[in-house]
Amino acid sequence: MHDKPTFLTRPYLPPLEAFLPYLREIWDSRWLTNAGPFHEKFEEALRKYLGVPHVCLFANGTLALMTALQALRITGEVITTPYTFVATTHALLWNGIKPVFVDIRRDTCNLDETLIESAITARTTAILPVHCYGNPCASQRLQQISDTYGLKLIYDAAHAFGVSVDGRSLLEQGDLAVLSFHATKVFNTFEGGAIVCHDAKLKQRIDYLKNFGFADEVTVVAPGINGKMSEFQAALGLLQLQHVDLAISARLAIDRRYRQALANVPGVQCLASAEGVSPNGGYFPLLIGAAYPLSRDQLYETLRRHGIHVRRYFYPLISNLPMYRGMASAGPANLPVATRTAEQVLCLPIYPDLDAKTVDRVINIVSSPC
Ligand code: T4K
Repeated sequence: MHDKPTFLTRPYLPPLEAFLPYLREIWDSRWLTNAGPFHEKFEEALRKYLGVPHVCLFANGTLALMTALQALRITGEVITTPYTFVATTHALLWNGIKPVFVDIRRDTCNLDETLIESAITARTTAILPVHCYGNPCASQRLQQISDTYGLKLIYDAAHAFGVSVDGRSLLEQGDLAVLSFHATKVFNTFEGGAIVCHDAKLKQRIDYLKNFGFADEVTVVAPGINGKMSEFQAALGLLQLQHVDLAISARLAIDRRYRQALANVPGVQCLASAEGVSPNGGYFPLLIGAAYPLSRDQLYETLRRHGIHVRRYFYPLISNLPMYRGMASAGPANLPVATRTAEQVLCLPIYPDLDAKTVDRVINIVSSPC
């Protein structure tokens, strides 16, 4: 038995001493939130780092998702994936929008682009795909479909910080892309999030919406919400940006170690990155098949007994949750790949300061579990 468990992730933090001058500045200025100086600096630094036209910072990714849907005035039905974190679909319900679930592809765990057209109805207004585990969606095809049917395309890019395809950021795709900077993500500000958009007018609307709809002291232009990022989060974000490249390379080294060691374990499948993709090492999902001596849940329990707290992202499938399962698109017959994947997936620990000894211990348990 091990006294200190190893969790799925351990948030990256810079040395505390490096953050103290930022804190002192906040304390001295007494400017704590509402587009303060750190907010403005971080927004600009992030825009440059990500290589995108506009960034709107948020208190968390869920508020950013909810606001993205408001910003584009999405209504009716939205086509989305059941294989994601609950926030994706909850953001639709909170806006009074009906999610229509479409099955996923086995290789990326993302929306299957070949099934989308048959799910479009007269009430469909948008597609909300997720770059699951940072795996890029079939974006070209998704854009074609959106253009053909006049639909908006909003990416949940919560897992895709720093991911590029052929040198271009994934966040350039679609009408909007939404990021999460939650503690468990590749890049964190404790809690936090952002919307990436392509034009200044839309940025302005999003900025109004995240500040209750205020355009100035006396003008409220929309029923907005409080989605603002605080100065504490923004200052931390500014500092974290200096470390994120190193944090990603440390994650990718662990990714390679797992991938190499587990490549030939019967019944274990590691998801591969497509050619041209520069990944971020955010997650390390395994699919546990019939040839493996244990079921996925038995392996989960075995690892836990060894002090390794892995997670079944994304199980249960969202379409099986009580608030969704009555919907026509939620039936398992409509979602065979997602259903099977949710039953087989297990995400292994991966984070920048996960030591090689622990990685090897995880590898040994997965390779010979009995
Ligand atoms: N869209 C997608 C596709 C998402 O994955 C998410 C969030 C969102 C939207 C929404 O973005 P945010 O509103 O969250 O910004 C976690 C996170 O809370 C959630 O942010 C994340 N996705 C989801 C995939 O995972 P839980 O409930 O599974 O996390 P929890 O608390 O069990 O933590 C996981 C592991 O991390 C633990 O085993 C221990 C470790 N941990 C966690 C925290 C919070 C730490 O070491 N330190 C910490 O501070 O949801």
